[in-house]
This record gives sequence, structure tokens and C-alpha cells, in this order.
Amino acid sequence: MDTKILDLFKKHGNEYLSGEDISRKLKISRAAVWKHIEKLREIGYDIEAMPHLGYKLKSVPDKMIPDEIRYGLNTRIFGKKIYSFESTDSTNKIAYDLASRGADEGVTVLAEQQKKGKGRLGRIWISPPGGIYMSCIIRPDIMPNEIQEFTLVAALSVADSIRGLTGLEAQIKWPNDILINRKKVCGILTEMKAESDRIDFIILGIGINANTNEKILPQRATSLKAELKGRISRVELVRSILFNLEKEYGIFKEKGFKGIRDEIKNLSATLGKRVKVTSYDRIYEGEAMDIDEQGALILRLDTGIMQRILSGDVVLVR
Ligand code: BT5
Repeated sequence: MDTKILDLFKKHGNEYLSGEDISRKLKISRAAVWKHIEKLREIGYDIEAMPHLGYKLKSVPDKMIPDEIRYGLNTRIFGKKIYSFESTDSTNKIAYDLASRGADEGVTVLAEQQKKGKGRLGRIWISPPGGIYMSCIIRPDIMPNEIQEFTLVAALSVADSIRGLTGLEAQIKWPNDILINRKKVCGILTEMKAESDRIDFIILGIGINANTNEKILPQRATSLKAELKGRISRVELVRSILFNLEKEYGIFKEKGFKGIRDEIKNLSATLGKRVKVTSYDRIYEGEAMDIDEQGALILRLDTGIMQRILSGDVVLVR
């Protein structure tokens, strides 16, 4: 019913809606209308009440409320079911548990903050309020060694969404970061459950410093708010990411990684740069030449040898 009332407000734009109108249209009592309006106000919706005129929705809260995200979300899989939390340890952990119990592809978990946000290799993802912490379940029919390609599917979706919504020049730093002005604004953690030759599910975990106060972030990190000098609508950004994930995942399923490879290369912050890569306790230095058809980074070492790297940590040397 709350959703229906919000839909009515949105359809009526800037006009007042009388309690009587709402009660007639939704076939509930005037007292029930009042109760729902009070509940929406508690969540943070600013609803004005004027004698003789009725109610008007003045602003929606800066919260990632599932109904707000679903409003106008044009997807068939991603975000059709959204679980949202004020605070949780890690959205990846929740999504993993849900997927283990059979949750469908596209199920999405969101949190306003995380107490134990995870990076790769046991590292910590700092997750204060104002950021976006989201995890999506997918169940692709691929081999476990192809998982790194999905990190890039997610990276492309996020970079495109940031560009589309803010105009900021978001770039993909292989394998799992999004940078703006060479600073990290987003990290992606892809986890999976698999048997030797079959993936059961993958969790795409996306952390974005959106309206985050950049002062509490590590060095070489930034937030969209800091770059834009203004806040963004996290609801719109999440909606756009879900839409782009569905689009890129669809292309991937049809054409494989090669279907999105060029776009990823075009948005790369890594290619053409001199980089230092730490991969499985080995350090390589050279020029980043290419991202191949399996999403691996091709590095030209100083010896001239071409080194293929499947995963690792990249530092841009210059
Ligand atoms: C990542 O790891 O970049 C993956 C981050 C994934 C976070 C999302 S949030 C939703 C979902 N639920 C989770 O629990 N996790 C996922 P990695 O490449 O290992 O980078 C981690 C490093 O980035 C840390 O060691 C810090 O140096 C730095 N870092 C930590 N928090 C950061 C932040 N908020 N912004 C920028 N850099 C950060």
C-alpha cells in the first residue's frame, strides 16, 4: 500500500492529493491513508499536509529503498527482488547465503553501510553511510576459470552508469577497480561457489563511494560527491547499474566476453600504461598491452616477453 500511495504521488507530480482522493483510488479508509502517510514520513519521505488541499510529496529520502529503485527499473532479471539493510556485515555474505539456499539469478542485496565489508584476499572494504554496497546473484553456465570475466562485466556496467549519470570520466582499472582522476571510487569483489567443472553461482559485489565523505577513505580513493562537489541520487545510480548489468550480461551470454571486450578496452585506465602487477606472490613490471578474450591482462615485460596475467593487483607506475 505504501508503494501504491507513492505511485499516486509520483503520477500527480507537484499537485496536492486529498486524503479523500487517495482513499477512493486505493479503496482504503481515510484513517488508513493517514497511517500509511505517517509510516512513509518515518522512513524519511517529506510529505506536506495542507488543510483543504491534502498531501504533497516534497522529497524522497536519500536511502536505497527497494520500491524507489524498482520504480521505472526496466529489467527482467536484475533487481526484480531486492533485499535491503540499514547495516550488515557484508552484502556479499548475505547474497552468498541466499544463493546457497536457491535464490534466483538477479536477486540483489543492498546495504546503507557494512560492518565487515570485504575486499579481495581478506582485505577490508571501508563501508560508511553514503556509499553503495550491493551484491547480485548470477548463475552463468561457464567454467570456474572464466570467473574473472564477470568482474569486468560488472566494472563496465558501473563505469557506464557513472559516466551516464554524472558525466565523470570513470575508467576501469584491471581487474576490479573503477577510477576517477586516477583515484579509486569503486571496487568489485566477485565470489563464487563451484564444483570442479561447473559454477553453481557467482556473487557480483560492488562497493561505490557515492555520497561518502572522502576524508574517511584511504589515500588514493575518492567519492562521487568529492569529484562532483555535490550529492548524487544513489537510487538512480543503483537502477542504472542494474539496467546495465542486465544489458552486458545479456551480451555476454550471447557472444561471450568478446562481445564486451572492446568497450572494456576503451574505458581502460590500465592499457598503454607502465604497471607493476602482483600476482600470486610474483611481481611483474612492464607495459599493459591488451586485455585478451578471457579477460586476462597482457603485459610486455622489459625483456620483451609477453606475460599473460589472470588476476592480480595493479599499480600504475606512470
Ligand atoms: C576491492 O578489493 O576493491 C573489492 C571491494 C568490494 C566491496 C563490495 S561492497 C559490496 C560487497 N560486499 C562486500 O563485503 N564487498 C563487496 P581490493 O581490490 O582487494 O581492494 C581493497 C583495498 O582498497 C583495501 O585494502 C584499501 O586499500 C582500499 N579500500 C578500502 N576501502 C575502500 C573504499 N571505500 N574506497 C576506496 N578504496 C578502499
